[in-house]
Amino acid sequence: MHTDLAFNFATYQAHRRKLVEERLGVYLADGAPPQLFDAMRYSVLSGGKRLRALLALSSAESAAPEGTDEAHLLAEADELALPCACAIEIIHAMSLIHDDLPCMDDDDFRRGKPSNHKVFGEAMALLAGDAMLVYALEILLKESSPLIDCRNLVRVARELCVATGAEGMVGGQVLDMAETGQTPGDEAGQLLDEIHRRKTGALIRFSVWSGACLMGASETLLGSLREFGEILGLSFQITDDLLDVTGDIKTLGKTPGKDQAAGKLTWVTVHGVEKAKAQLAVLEERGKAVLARTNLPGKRLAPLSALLEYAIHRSH
Ligand code: GRG
Repeated sequence: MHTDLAFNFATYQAHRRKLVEERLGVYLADGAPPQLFDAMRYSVLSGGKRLRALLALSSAESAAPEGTDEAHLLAEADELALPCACAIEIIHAMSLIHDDLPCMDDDDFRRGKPSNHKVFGEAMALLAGDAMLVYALEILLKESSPLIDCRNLVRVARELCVATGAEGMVGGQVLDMAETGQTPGDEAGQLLDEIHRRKTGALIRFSVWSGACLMGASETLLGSLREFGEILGLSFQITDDLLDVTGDIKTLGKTPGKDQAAGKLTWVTVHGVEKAKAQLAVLEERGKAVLARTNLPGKRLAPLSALLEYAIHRSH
């Protein structure tokens, strides 16, 4: 399947990003204590690709009913998924704050700006991250539309906890730290997959699944989206590992080459650049095949398909 020719990804991306940025601005407009909210706003409203939020929105759109007033149906789907999309971005931003701390990756730059702890100090960065973690769940539960079936909302909230905690991001970070600086053994490839599945894959998988779940999608579609999310998550991470080798600080907005220098397990250190590129080509085909098998109309799948391409072919 090729991305729908009538679909303009740049327009789609700009529009959905604006929706997300504006809504995040509303959710973080004020709050006390002000110094805590300053630190939270600094990281949440500092740009970023908003890939995960766009995945949640496009997932909801994929499950929208068909009808004559397309724009209206898609706007309704976006509205239902926006609090979740914002919650995901807030959790993602908090994970970046904690990841940059001296006790973790010790990075001074993020999204082209000094890291949160460089501006607000380590204690405040830690606390801002803590507050963001629970604020994200508060937003999901408080701001989601009453039109959403409560059972689906609870299911989404529970899966967000799973994707974030020991089974997901935090667990992945722990495995990553344990491996950093070790000489890769025979099991390196398997271990790397496990780290990626948890550390980056879990939240991306959740993003791709959550929007459709909030829309009350069938279990069959949800299963396909999980499979697609798995592929997209891995593609995203392999690309990230490649960019760490090929990117520069201006384009990436963070320090390149750090993974290699720190002796981290990455797709490039374990398999090499050429294998990583070949694997991306395989994953792109596979992801599109999974979407095609859903039998949804091409226009419903075009955003997800384009986001897979973007995750693979991006420059930062
Ligand atoms: C989640 C409670 C909790 C704690 C955090 C530090 C940590 C535990 C986990 C690390 C998770 C992490 C930072 C994974 C890296 C993911 C990654 C490749 C981030 C970059 O994502 P992009 O490129 O960033 O989407 P932008 O800036 O575009 O949003």
